[in-house]
Order: sequence, then structure tokens, then C-alpha cells
Amino acid sequence: MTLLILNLSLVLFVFCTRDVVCNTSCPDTWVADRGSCYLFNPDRASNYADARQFCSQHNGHLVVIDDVHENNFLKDFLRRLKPMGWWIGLTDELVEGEWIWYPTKRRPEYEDWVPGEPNSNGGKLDEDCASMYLDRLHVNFQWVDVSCLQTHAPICESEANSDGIIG
Ligand SMILES: [Ca+2]
Ligand SMILES: [Ca+2]
Repeated sequence: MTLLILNLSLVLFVFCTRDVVCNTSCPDTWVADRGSCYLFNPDRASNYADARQFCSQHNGHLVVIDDVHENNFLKDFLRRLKPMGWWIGLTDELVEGEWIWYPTKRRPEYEDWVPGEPNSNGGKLDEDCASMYLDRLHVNFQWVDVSCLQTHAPICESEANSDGIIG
């Protein structure tokens, strides 16, 4: 019996860590993937501060992209929506050139900048906020640094626990 439970736990563990589908339940309009819930809101484009506030009002935060799987999941999803820029939780607002994720305040372990970015527009502009961007140059949702006053849509993330309660 103990062995059976142990085996079952192992199967669930492998399933949840290796597969996209896991027992994550998210609130309506949020999308589940690998233990997180995501809210994409193309109709709520705003500056960075407003986007951050929007996510926190919905018990989340601007998305923290931990690895290539999360990045690819987001890109695949964004390709189905209208072409635009999407705010992510990466900023160097506090110390110029030191990019950190909010709310963890960790430096990125994984990055997917467009080649040549972040560039502060060649030093001409303060570009302290990061966006997954799609434009006519087909940048394809790699990351760019842009002015925090630009208008982009928020991607919110919330970690889901096994009961489906986000926090
Ligand atoms: Ca994340
Ligand atoms: Ca830039």
C-alpha cells in the first residue's frame, strides 16, 4: 500500500514537472500553466505603473519569466492575440542597468532580449521597463526595454496552490 502511494506520488510529480498540464485551477479568464495562473488583457493597455497596479488589484503581479518553457508558453499565447507590446515584471527603474524582476527583486536567471537590447534607445532615452514586443520588424515577442510611459498591455501572473487558490 505504502509502495503504491509512493509510486502514485512519483507519477504525479513527474507529470506535473514535465508536462504542461498540472492540477492548477485558475479563476475565470486566467490561464493555467505549470503551477501558475496568467491573465492577458489586451484591452487594458496602459503605462507600466498602471499595469503593475492592475495586476496587484487582481491578486497577482506582472509576469516573472523563470525559464525558456515559461517564455515559450507566453509567446505561443501572445501570437493568438492582437499584435502589441506586453509588459513583463522586469525593470531597471531603481538602479540604471540593473535589471530585476518584481516582486522577487531577483536578477534574471533566464533572458530573451532582442539582440542589442536593452539599449536605452542608444542612451538617448530612459527605457527602464521591459516588454515582450511584436512590431512590423517581426521581433516576435523577444524582450525590449522601452520607456515606462509607453502604452502596453499587462501580463499578470499568480502562483496557484493545489487548491486552486491564487496568492
Ligand atoms: Ca513565472
Ligand atoms: Ca530599448
